[in-house]
Amino acid sequence: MSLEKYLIEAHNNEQLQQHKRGFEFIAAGVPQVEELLQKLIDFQVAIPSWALGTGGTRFGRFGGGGEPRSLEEKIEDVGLLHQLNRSSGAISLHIPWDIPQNYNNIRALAAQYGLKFDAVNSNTFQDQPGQLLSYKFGSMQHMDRTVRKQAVDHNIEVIRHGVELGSESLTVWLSDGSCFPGQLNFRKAFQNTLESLQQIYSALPPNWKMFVEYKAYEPNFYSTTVGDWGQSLLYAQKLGAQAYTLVDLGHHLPNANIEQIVSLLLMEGKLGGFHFNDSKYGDDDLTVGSMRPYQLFLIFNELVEGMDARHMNHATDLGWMIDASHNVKDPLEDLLQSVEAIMIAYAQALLVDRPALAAAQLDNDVAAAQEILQHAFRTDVRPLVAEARMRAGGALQPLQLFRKEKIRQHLVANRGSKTVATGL
Ligand code: LRH
Ligand code: MN
Repeated sequence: MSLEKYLIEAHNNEQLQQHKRGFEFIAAGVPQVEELLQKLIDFQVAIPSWALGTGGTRFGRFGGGGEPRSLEEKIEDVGLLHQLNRSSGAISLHIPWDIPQNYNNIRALAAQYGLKFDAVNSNTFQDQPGQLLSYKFGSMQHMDRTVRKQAVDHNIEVIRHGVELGSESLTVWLSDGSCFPGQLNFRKAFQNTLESLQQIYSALPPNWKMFVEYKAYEPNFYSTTVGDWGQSLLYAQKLGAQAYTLVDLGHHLPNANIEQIVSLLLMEGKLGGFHFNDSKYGDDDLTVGSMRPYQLFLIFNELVEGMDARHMNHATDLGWMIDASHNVKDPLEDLLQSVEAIMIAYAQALLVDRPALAAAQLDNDVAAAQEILQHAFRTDVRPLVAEARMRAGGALQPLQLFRKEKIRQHLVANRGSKTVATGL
């Protein structure tokens, strides 16, 4: 389903007076406001193909209906999000949950919605029907070379799908690890995993990147073979220049200082990208900015500072992706809120008075440094994000328009109330 352009224009006209008041107020205090708006317009977040349906836990799943039944309908749903906020211009596929049946049709449909294909994700954390060898005791760490080869072959097949779609990066998340002391030889597990990743690395097209995603625990609960940023960095450094680390915000132990990790990975030139979400306890995959918006701001503060220090292009030099699961919210509403939270944190980070902060840090003026950061964090930048969205042809209030046009009801009417999307 796509949204008629006139409906977005009508919505914006209704909101325009109120929006203009808010925008002119904040724009008056923003130096180079046009540059900032252009940065927001250029910044695109990839939507995970596996998060367009209702998620669940081992305790239950409560479907909301109208979920996409095919990759084509997933692309339509991401296209709809992009029509509404003009900041969701890419989709990240997960194989085998989303194997394209006809590359030309899929590429054409995505292009129709102005969508690119971001990183493709492999899956050696589940046994697929008809799979010869089980990943119960891991995939690339596995003591059995034939299991490792099966995992390597799968990743090379995923790269092939990605090349056909115009993707330029592979995300490898390994659930490999152990649940009990003594179960695993950590050194052999690392070496087997590195050897397997090296075989995949050598199959990468020259312009591709490999993202090594780390995670502290789950589904293994004693050790994880790519368990933290240090281990991921070790793999990426040993693999080569096309290998990078991927930071999933929910994959850290409690109270980890993620913004410091981001700063150091950027410094090393080994930060590849993000899986944005939020969490209070574990890998909760909740709406971005719903639990710890200040941490999200501090992460973007380090990103802007670190990327500018390396003269990186904010919009294109890192992988900006969401990785979430929706247990109680409408998946599309949840994703609209997540993209909004990311754009707000980025806009606030762009407002930080960098010279003043550097001066305060030089003088060890701790209180002044906090004032400078929190002034940006406490600035309501929503009118800036909305103005950028409207200039890019989007809706001033995407979630409001999604509800006003009863889009979920239309999807349920078209697709049925019991449809279940592939994914988490
Ligand atoms: C693992 C993870 C990984 C995906 C999966 C869907 O927790 O974050 O990025 O493959 O979720
Ligand atoms: Mn992830």
